[in-house]
Amino acid sequence: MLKMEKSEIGLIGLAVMGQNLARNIADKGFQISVYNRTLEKTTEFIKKYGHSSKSGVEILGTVKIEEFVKSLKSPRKIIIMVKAGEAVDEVISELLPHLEKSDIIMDGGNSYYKDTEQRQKSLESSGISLIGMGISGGEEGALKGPSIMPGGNREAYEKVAPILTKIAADEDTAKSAKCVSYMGKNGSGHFVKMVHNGIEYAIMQLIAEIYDILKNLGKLSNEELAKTFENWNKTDYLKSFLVEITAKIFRKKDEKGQYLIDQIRDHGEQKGTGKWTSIASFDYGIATPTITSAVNARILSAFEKRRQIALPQVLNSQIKIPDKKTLIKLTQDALELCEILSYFQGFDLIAIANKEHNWRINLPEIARIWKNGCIIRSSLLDEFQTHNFPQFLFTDEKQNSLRHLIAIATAYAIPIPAVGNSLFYYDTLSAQKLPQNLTQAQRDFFGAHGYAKIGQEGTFHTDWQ
Ligand code: 2AM
Repeated sequence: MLKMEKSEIGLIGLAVMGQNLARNIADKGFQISVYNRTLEKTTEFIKKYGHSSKSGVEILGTVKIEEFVKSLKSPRKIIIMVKAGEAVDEVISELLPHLEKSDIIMDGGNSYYKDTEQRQKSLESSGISLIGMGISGGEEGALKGPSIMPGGNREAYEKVAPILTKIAADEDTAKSAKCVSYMGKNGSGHFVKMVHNGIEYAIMQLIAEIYDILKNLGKLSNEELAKTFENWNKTDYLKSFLVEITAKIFRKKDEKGQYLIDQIRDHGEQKGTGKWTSIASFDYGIATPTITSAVNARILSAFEKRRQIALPQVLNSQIKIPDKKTLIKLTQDALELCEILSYFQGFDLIAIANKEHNWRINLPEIARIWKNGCIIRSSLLDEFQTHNFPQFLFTDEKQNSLRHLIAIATAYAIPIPAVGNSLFYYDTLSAQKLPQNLTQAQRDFFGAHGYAKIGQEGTFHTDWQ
């Protein structure tokens, strides 16, 4: 490759995600320049992966940011893959003196959508576009094809679309469509990615609770757990990345032949996207109880010392634990329904924020681009492409399984906050009548807040004493 030829695109930030995304871009035949704050990382990266054997592209490693910017074709297209927060602002400030009107920056990290909107505003007068670009798929996705959620200026998106389309995951085996789509205006891309992660928290917690039940009540061995999840990964509605990797996790042994899963501390950690999703749900006045339960479950699991003080538990032994086969069926049905409710809560949150901000997001497009490449890819997303809520999957039999399972788990003190709250959410939304008439009366009693009356106009107040 002649080094004089300018690159189609540039990438800043050579941690693993950045490296893999740069390799993916080069593998697809695009000339790319890279830059990293610490030069050694660039040097090492170029030595190891500078040549794409798939396309023959030689990745251009640059030492200085000016050199990096100068190596790019105009309008310059720059992906930044640095830690969300201050690092993004620092990189943008470093870039700005060297950029020109019409250049395009894509922030591929998990930036908070309001930060993205702030940055877009402050760049407005310069004519430089910032695309908030959610990327999901982990390290492997970045290399082989992630799901990409870009939001911001549409014209700027159209200019980078040919590259993004090539590097995204195939939507289906026919390779006719790709897992990338323009989400909408402003911070919508990062908002959609945030909610994607919230749903990811929910599904991971649901799977964890089902594991707890099967292991501790059903007494399934790791081998049996692996087989169960493997079988589920062949079913119409549980076929998904998270179910697939769960089966593999149960099989994994260390060098001594011991199961790894049993050696891992039960202290859940988090980086914040689940928390942001829950906060957003409160801000927009939408309930996402399965997602919020998952955030709380990670928080509570960290209280390892407190959990050692065993509190007395009264167990209701009148509820019998079913045989393994029955329990597996109950958990399968329950997991299906709770996963549907998790996706629904996420879509509901996106829909309300979309309406409020006039982002013009096309919701079925989100279901489509989540079908492959990303962590929450699942056969269930086919249903969300065509249904707002796939009620037809809530058969009497599956609903009974979910109720029965919750009765069993609670009788034996297995904590199932995500499974339980999913059902409470469904039952609340299905209830003809809720007891908030009493809440309203209480509010009026102590605070004279007033209440509305059935079939009558206006607000009423009573002297309750
Ligand atoms: P580094 O290798 O110099 O640490 C993930 O942390 C990536 O973001 C790394 O490539 C890291 O560069 C980069 N990064 C973190 N903070 C940064 C900053 N303030 N400016 C530029 N790059 C930064």
